[in-house]
Amino acid sequence: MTSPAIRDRTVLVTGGGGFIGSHLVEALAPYNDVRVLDNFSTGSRDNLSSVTSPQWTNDAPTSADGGFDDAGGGGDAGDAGDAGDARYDGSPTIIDGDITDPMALQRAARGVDLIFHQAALVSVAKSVDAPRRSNETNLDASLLVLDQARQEDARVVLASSAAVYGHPDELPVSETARTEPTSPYGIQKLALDQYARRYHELYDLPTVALRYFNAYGPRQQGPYSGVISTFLEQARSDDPITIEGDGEQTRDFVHVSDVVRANIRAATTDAVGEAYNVGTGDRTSIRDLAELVRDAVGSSSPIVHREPRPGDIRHSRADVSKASRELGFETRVGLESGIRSLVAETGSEQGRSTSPPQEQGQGQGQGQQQQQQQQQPLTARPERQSQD
Ligand code: UD2
Repeated sequence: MTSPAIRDRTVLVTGGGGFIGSHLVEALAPYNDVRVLDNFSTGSRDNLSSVTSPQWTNDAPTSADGGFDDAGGGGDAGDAGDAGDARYDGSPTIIDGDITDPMALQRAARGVDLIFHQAALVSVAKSVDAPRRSNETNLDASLLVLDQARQEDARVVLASSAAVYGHPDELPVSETARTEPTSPYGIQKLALDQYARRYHELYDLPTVALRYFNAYGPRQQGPYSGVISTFLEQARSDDPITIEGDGEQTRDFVHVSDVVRANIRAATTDAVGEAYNVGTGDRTSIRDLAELVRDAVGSSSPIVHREPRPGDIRHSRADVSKASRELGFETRVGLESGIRSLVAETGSEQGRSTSPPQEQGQGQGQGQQQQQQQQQPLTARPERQSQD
């Protein structure tokens, strides 16, 4: 077991009741004084009801990583601490409030060392319907968070998105690629991402923006929750699995435990004032995904096609070299293993489990993709390299 990378800190997770935020809380709460600010509009208190398997997320930084606490107390690769060190009861302090409310934020952030800003209205469709409303939550509130962090002299790790790129000119898409968001949501995330970097430059605030690709895992639910959770639900009920368009579009699916690990790296790196892609460097077509999910469930669902989604991005795949180089971040969970564990974990009750997905010993970025496919053949058809 490795030592926790972040320990004995006062940490605020905005949106801590949500899909990614609650996994982050789970990783941090045994070792830190964790606060959650959430209005529970899409997240839930159930997501925070028990700490399950923190050991696979808040682990020590690699040698490429500067370490968050150089004044002692924080975990370093050589620290003796392990999960047996947990000195906190694993329960975060919950502040039930809206991220757009400056008073609630002020209360939640008082005295914190570190803020993980995960709160957002994640529905791209809703941002199209109500751009100003989503702007308030996704951008105005992010500025409140950045200003509050300045007051507290706290580091901030912010959830950005692959949506900042819009339709990429080439794949894999690197952080220096053209940013041309196609939705208000993407515009808001791009502005957040740029504010984060400028706050570092202008005010010397340690910030890191993480551009998530297609995250998936337990507790991802609801109408805008993502294709994997939708397919899983359809396969479980033996309903038709609905592919939008021809299914040849591709995505870079990254397991939530890897997203959490990227956040931990971002919180401990010296390379602040930057944005990093958080993906695997691999891509999977939606058609292959449908088969993968159906096989994992053992379902007899037919796979059907319906109209393509207007404005859908055709292909998306992260260039992960910057995160690997600067953060020492490599993903550990392959898609097949991630889906199988998701099927097992959510079989009875959404997201409650003590069995994390099987991790690969190696990262599974572009360089390792071929090797990984030889070691762990996918049930679904191999990817078509010509699609890039
Ligand atoms: C993801 C993010 C979004 C934004 C965007 C950036 C999620 C849930 N959304 O949107 O927040 O960051 O990336 O580019 O991660 N599909 C089907 N059938 C279904 C549902 C979806 O075929 O029932 C297709 C859909 O048309 C698309 C793909 O699956 O081609 C992925 O859809 P998604 O909604 O999971 O995520 P995406 O990439 O649109």
